[in-house]
Amino acid sequence: KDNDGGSRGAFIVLEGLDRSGKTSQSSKLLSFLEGLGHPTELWRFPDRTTSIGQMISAYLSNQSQLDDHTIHLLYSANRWEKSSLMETQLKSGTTLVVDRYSYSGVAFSSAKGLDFEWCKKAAERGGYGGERYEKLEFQRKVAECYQALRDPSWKIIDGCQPMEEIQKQLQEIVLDHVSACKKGRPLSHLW
Ligand code: 2DT
Repeated sequence: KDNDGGSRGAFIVLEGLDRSGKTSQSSKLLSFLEGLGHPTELWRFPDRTTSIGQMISAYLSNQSQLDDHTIHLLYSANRWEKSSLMETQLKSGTTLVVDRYSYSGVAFSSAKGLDFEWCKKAAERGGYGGERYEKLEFQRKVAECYQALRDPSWKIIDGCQPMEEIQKQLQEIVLDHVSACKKGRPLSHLW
């Protein structure tokens, strides 16, 4: 339900290579924002709890094989299935901290060789471990694709810094954005 006259929540996305610390930083950020009394939820994509998410999870752990275009569209569908809840939450004043979103969708698929523009359009139309993408050479390609996606809404934090330093910088950026949203910054659509 819209909180009439109330302010909307902020949409905060953390993106980066595998093992860059996004998940730890997101949960610290959640505690920080909750501690200040901002209603906040932590989300992540892929959301492996849905049935589409379970197909993605099987693919990521190499239990199933899927065509590159097919898995790309499943990631996209996995975001679409959460999109109306996302909008409801934001409009009701809840800030969402999201561990990966559409930028991962484009960066990872185009790093595999899918056409960059196709990935962008399809995305919206519709110590490395053992998971499929966790290989150094592939991560280099993902990094290049992230660079090509950079836009002015991005704030870059150097993930090689100490954890506490990263969190400090993140908190500053996020608080600015949370207040801008409170003051009525309109909700817009990505791509
Ligand atoms: P986690 O390790 O963060 O759960 O991610 N990925 C993710 C894509 O290729 N496309 C997408 O749209 C999304 C959201 C990045 C698992 C892997 O899924 C990749 C790493």
